Amino acid sequence: HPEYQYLDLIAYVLEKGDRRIDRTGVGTLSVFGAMLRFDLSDGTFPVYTTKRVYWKTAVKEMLWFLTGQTNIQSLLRENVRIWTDWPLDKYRKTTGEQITQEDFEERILADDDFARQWGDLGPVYGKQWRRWVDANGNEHDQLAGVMNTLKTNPSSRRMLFHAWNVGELDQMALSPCHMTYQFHVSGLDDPEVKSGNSKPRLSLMVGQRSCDLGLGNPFNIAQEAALVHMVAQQVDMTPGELIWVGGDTHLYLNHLEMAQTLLSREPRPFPKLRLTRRPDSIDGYRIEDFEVTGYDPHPPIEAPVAV
Ligand code: DHF
Ligand code: TMP
Repeated sequence: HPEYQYLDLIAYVLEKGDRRIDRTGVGTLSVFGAMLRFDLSDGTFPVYTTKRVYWKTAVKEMLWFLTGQTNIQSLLRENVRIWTDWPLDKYRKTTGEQITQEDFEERILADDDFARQWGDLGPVYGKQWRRWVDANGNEHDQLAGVMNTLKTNPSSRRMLFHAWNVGELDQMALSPCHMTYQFHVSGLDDPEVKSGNSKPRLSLMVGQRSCDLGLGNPFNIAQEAALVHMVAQQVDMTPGELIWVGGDTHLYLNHLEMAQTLLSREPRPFPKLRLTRRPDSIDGYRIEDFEVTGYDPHPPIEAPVAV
């Protein structure tokens, strides 16, 4: 089962990981350099099964990246609360007010001025993907560029977008974790593909500099797979592989019990994803378009996120 790649990586980090103090102060066990590969053919959707993964939340986060937005207000409107901790932390430290998460989210939703001032994460993923500003002040829609090259020159080795905008790192609430998204098309010269009997295969390799194996990785894998399914549908290809490459790949010390529980469980078959509608462009997807069948995970495991 492909999920053993994830479980084996967790076991490896537990056994060989370097114990270290990290930025958050929680501490981690960490290895440097890891790879996971998932076959996405026939609608396979690699949502881990050894705990329940809230794949809708993960896909909604991806859809939010695609819109180019960077304010948590639009996430909260979709009932996605995974990014609240960072603006909340900043608000508490700046104002000294011990507001609860619920009250903070309430205000972000109700008060646009408050949301503008306190809800923005800075020029994070969506901004860089859709509106990267160069030295001359020109904006670049990197995603549109990739979509265009996939349609006009799919054998290109230059189909990627990148979030690590060095000049704007200091304005971001958190430096990009998943950074390079490189696409690749195979099968272009197959006779079956040339005659139109089968479609070329679209693969994606994501480079991630820092990975929280317990919380972040299950989300990242699911949402990146969802992106391949969407892009493939748009350019009339079939999903190939998702290849995930991690730099500092770690388990937080307060996730070790979760890690043991995951290792004690047996993976179940991955679900299937079907896109029920073909929007006019990559900008047109909504969460209702994602139909997932056959997801029968083990129970959820709650774990604290290191801020
Ligand atoms: N910081 C750290 N330390 N780890 C992260 O994974 C992380 N991820 C970020 C921002 N900063 C981060 C953005 N993505 C959760 C999942 C993804 C995510 C942030 C948080 C999370 O808390 N997941 C829980 C709850 C899910 C829910 O409430 O819907 C989970 O059990 O999966
Ligand atoms: P860092 O910026 O000090 O590396 O901390 C970022 C933490 O967030 C780190 O534990 C990796 C984790 N992370 C993910 O694993 N996936 C994500 O998508 C995001 C945004 C963060």
